[in-house]
Amino acid sequence: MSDKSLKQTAQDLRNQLNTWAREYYSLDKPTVPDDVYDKKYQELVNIEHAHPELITPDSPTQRVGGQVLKGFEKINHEIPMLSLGDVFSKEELGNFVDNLDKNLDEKIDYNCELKIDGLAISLVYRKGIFVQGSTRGNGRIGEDITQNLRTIKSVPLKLSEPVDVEVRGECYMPKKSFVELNERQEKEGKQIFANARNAAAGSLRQLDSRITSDRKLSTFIYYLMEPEKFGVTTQSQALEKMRSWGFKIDPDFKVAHDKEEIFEYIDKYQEKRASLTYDIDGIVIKANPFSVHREVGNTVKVPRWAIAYKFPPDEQETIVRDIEWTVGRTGVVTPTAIMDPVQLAGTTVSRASLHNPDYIKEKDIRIGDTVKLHKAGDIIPEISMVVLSKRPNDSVPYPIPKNCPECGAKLVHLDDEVALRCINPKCPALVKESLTHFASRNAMDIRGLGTRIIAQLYDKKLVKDIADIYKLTIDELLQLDKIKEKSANNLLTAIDNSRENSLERLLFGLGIRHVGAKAAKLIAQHFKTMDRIKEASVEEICSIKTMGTIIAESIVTYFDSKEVDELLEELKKARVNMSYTGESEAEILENAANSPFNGLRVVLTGTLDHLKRADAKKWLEAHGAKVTGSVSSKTNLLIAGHDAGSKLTKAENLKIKIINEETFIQQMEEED
Ligand code: 1X8
Repeated sequence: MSDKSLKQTAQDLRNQLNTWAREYYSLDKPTVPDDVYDKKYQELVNIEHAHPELITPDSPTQRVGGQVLKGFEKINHEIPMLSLGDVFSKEELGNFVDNLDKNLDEKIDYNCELKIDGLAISLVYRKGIFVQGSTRGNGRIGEDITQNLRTIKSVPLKLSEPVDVEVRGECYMPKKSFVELNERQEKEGKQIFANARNAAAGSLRQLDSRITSDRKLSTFIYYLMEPEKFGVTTQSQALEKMRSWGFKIDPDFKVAHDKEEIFEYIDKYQEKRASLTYDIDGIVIKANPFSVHREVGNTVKVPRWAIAYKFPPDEQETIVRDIEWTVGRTGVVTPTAIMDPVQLAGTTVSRASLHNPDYIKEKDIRIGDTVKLHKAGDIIPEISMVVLSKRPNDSVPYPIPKNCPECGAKLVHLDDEVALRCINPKCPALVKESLTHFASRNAMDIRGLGTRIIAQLYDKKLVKDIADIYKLTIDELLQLDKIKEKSANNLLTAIDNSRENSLERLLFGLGIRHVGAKAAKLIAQHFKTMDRIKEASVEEICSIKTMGTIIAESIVTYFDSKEVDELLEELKKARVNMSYTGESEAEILENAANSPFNGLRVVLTGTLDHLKRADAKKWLEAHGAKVTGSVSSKTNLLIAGHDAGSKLTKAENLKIKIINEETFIQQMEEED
């Protein structure tokens, strides 16, 4: 191919991929299956790899994160990014509207929008190409975070029209991504974020944009600069215009004709707030015509044509009675506050994770303190602050334990971790957790071998390491409380069956730091036998796609140990399989035939937070389902992510079975 036509091919691929990405991420209307996208994407990667000079800033390949910055450049916001005035009651809001109406000659509409609890951002496009993105900063001077914003899939790299435009909006972390991020951070002994907003802020201000790209951020755009240039005269038109260019717009906006309709909107979303997939902290009410914005203008700090109605926070006061410390599988010792039970957002709460010692010190939480409790991401109970005015006179700072609550060994901080760890490999808590992990569903899947049985086996000294599981006899099992002959036999059969598991289950079950189920599978697939994994170097492991040095080094370190050698010998003696046997064709077919998904016509729609669409599709197909693009009377099942649109409505009308992503994941886990 000549250079000229290669250049054109690359441009065509970029345009096609950007259009598909816009349909998927901003409009929630995917038009092609993921594998079609992936194939074209790979074509573009290949061309750009051979001809780096053909890479352009709007190429979807430029979203993956780039070089590490030393700091952020400052950006001047020529038109300041204002904050909003706020009100806390309908009465105050009514006054704001009445006042504005009084100063105008004509009756106007108000556009009601959700107030997203994220970070304000500004995006600049030249001839439709994304050239600069920044934070709000102090409103006049922000920071250049272009590289980081590029990694966010809902930020279009190229608009559908070659316009010069600046838009503003909010960058946020969906609730589920936030909960998952904190779980990961806690496991890895890293910083915990108090709420999704802080997590989004921490993710956006990363100097290494590869970290941002891992953090699953999203955006809603709500502000168009110089709307008159684009022939729109109202805020609601501006939102539609920005949507047509490819921006992600919160679909829940509504034009209200009077105060009553504004109040109805508030009530509706106060109710829906908990079920939204992202945090909102109120409602923004804006005069809809831009002529009014020009007429009334801004004060120094806030516009006169818009106001925020803030929801009352869902918060309760209670008293901390104790702090409990538990040792996890990786030795991390985690504190939990035990409090007087209170009702909070629909459930009774008496425990909240305090994550790590620094967290306790920072918030200065003490026994006997009255604290304010809320739910982070509307799910996880969390102490927001201590009510100092109610602190008892004789209170003392909480003493962080120096020794493991289970085995008494000295606790340590590894490297720069905030987490406290027990590094005694024989710590009973740690051993019991490791045994439980070994038997768990994604690992060796030994049904019936749960926390309680393991605790008994360990305490009665019947099992001290995982190899001992395979030496258990029926007589030993019958010594345990509440175990009858039938369940003892079932357990022995389950243990016996687990010997045949494919290598990845064993590899994951060993509980090597940083090696999750997915990494274990990739590694097992690549090396095929435990002996080869044992001999693998960091470089060899890193040669596997998506595998990084952290995982590779952790594996090499793990296997470089006499104890591990001995353990593997014991397992071999116990006839535990050490080879990769997964994914043989026969097995896939057998799985498929047994699956409740076998023979179903399934449609996937909406935004999935946890699964990649291509993976979901592959999984369904491997389990015998046919995945189609559109809903018809022949469809048996609709899997709906959030923000699902017309397909969901159609499926509802046709009375087709609908499940959400969580239910689907549960069913996947039950199958696998
Ligand atoms: C802040 C926010 C606005 C909107 C949504 N979320 C926010 N956090 C909106 O207009 N839909 S406007 C705004 C501001 O002007 N500071």
